Amino acid sequence: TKRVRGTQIYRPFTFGSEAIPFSPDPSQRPRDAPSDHTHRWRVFVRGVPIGTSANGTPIYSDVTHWLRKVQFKLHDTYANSVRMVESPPFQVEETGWGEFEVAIKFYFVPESGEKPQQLWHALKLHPYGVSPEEAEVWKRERRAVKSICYEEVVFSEPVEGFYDVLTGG
Ligand code: SLL
Repeated sequence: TKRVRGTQIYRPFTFGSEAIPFSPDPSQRPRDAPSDHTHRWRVFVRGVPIGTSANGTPIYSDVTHWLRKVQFKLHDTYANSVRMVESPPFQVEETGWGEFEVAIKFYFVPESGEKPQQLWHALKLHPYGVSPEEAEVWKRERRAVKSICYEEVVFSEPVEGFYDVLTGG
């Protein structure tokens, strides 16, 4: 477990949430959603966009070289509020009525020898900084409210085996 001295390796990723209000048509509501829920949402960790596939879906850089699993800690109002996601896509899909802070804990690949790291994401269900009139339009058109952040993880003086994994050696 020798470390590569004087070396920092940076790996970019994105994390965040996307939320859409339920359709006003009751028959279109998710059947499993409690009656006080208003939105469907997803909170996620993924790589950075690196292109687009033939059918138009974005392609993200591969984070599994360094990221082993991700734990999402939801608000206590959720049953089983601690959600461990063991393989990609690293995301939780849920329904709800309120905004809250999600604790996102990163578990790195075992060969890294790195301790888990946690960050926070504020789940957004409502558009921020728009007028009430605009907010109505967002709701009517059921526009997705997205809150996505770019971040980098720094591996400082990584152990040699992990350095090789990260650099494709
Ligand atoms: C608030 N601080 O009071 C926030 C808490 C909690 C959100 C929001 C549903 C949970 C369930 C849900 O949306 N919780 O399934 O009961 O606004």
